[in-house]
Amino acid sequence: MDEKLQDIYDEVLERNPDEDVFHQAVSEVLGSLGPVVAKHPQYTDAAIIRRMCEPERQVIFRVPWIDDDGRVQVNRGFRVGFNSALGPYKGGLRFHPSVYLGTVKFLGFEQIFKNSLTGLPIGGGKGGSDFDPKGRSDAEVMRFCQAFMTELYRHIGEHTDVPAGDIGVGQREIGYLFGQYKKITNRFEAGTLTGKGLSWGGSRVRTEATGYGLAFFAQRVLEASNEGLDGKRVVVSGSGNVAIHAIEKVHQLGGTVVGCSDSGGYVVDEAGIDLELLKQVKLVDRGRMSDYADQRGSKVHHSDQGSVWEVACDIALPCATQNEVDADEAKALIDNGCQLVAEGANMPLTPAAVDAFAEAKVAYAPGKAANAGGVATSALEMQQNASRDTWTFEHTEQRLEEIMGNIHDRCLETAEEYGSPGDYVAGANIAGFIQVADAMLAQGVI
Ligand code: NDP
Ligand code: 2IT
Repeated sequence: MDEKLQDIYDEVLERNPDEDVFHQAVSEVLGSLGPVVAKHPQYTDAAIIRRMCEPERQVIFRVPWIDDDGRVQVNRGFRVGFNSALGPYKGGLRFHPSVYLGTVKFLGFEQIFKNSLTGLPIGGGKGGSDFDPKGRSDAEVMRFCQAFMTELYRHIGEHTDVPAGDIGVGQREIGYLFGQYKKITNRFEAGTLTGKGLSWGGSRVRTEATGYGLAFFAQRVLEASNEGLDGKRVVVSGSGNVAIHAIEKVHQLGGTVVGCSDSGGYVVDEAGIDLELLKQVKLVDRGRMSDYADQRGSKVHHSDQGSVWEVACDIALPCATQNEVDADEAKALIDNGCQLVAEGANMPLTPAAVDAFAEAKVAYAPGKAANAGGVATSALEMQQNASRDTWTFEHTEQRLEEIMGNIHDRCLETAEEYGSPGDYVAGANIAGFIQVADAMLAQGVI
């Protein structure tokens, strides 16, 4: 790493102790910025990168709620507004027991560059809680969401900060959050949250957008070497919102997804994942991949040992969580002939896995580019809310596909310009960075 960037990174380590995933996200971006600081000393002079590594604001709050047995539960809530140079803070909420400040900061930091890449007017932020929705009744999830919003409402708004979903937060949770926001503020302010239901301000394609966008991005990467998803064998990790809709679009584009997973194990389904059954098990019944295997019959193998990355594939789409692919799993994928890894999840590869794929010359599309379709469509939802309009599915999907194509091309053009042709990581980090940096320069020291 360039010496000036190393100093900034050392300062980040010192000022943010015990936040490993945040350190990892910063290191990954700074690792690409050497040629940028060499060419543009104004960014260093104005301490742009140092400022970018420090969130504009961080809110941590108590979330007390009452479970179905009448017991008081206490969780911790977070919202980090990382950067508002391009627009209101924008990013999801994650409800998962592993969530701590470091998780929210890593995700918020990634979101700055991802949102910039979309070309839409959104800044970067993220939030969440260590609440575990697994095994909780609908009524418990509702009471938790209401308690969470009872504090969060004062920090958000369509021109300030616009949350959405992430792990453990889908349309059900957004509904309960929006309801409480509306009740407390006495305003139907649709543009304050995205991922809403269609009849109350949601956008068509938002539910599908991250997974569809990922498949569109993978298709563009393959087209750059005169190939496509048609006929490809694909493995996806996870079986949530992103995974399900990635599988759907891969199948529409002619590929076959032969494996997917959840935290309890993975299935191998050589005939191709049965999407209708998967949606029933995961979205309606809120069941496990083992339930999918039971219902699919004897052809399908479920394993709770090892990982889905042992399944041979041409294309790997990690769509579960951070650091889910380590060096051994990368090696298994490489040995089995994988030619492309495109990230639906945020930071699913460990740094050692990233290095392994680079060394093996496996094409690699980082999440901040490849999974930007979700937040991009959130911004389209904000546009529809602001104009009190609703768009058709076809029009919205077409916008999504164009945006993913533009991100793809911008990554390649920027990588070329800064001396790393074909490197999507360099392209995404540099293109995302420069747009935010220029806006920060223009807006002065604030
Ligand atoms: P969901 O909650 O809908 O699904 C998450 C899936 O990942 C589930 O199958 C879950 O399994 C699995 N998973 C989550 N955490 C772990 C873990 N610690 N270990 C093993 N498996 C795990 O979330 P999303 O599909 O919305 O999000 C998936 C990823 O995509 C995340 O990294 C998120 O940040 C990223 N992302 C999401 C976007 C969106 O629009 N929703 C946009 C861009 C990125 P189980 O149910 O067993 O926990
Ligand atoms: O990681 C992400 O980009 C998201 N979870 C979506 C954020 C959003 O505001 O739609």
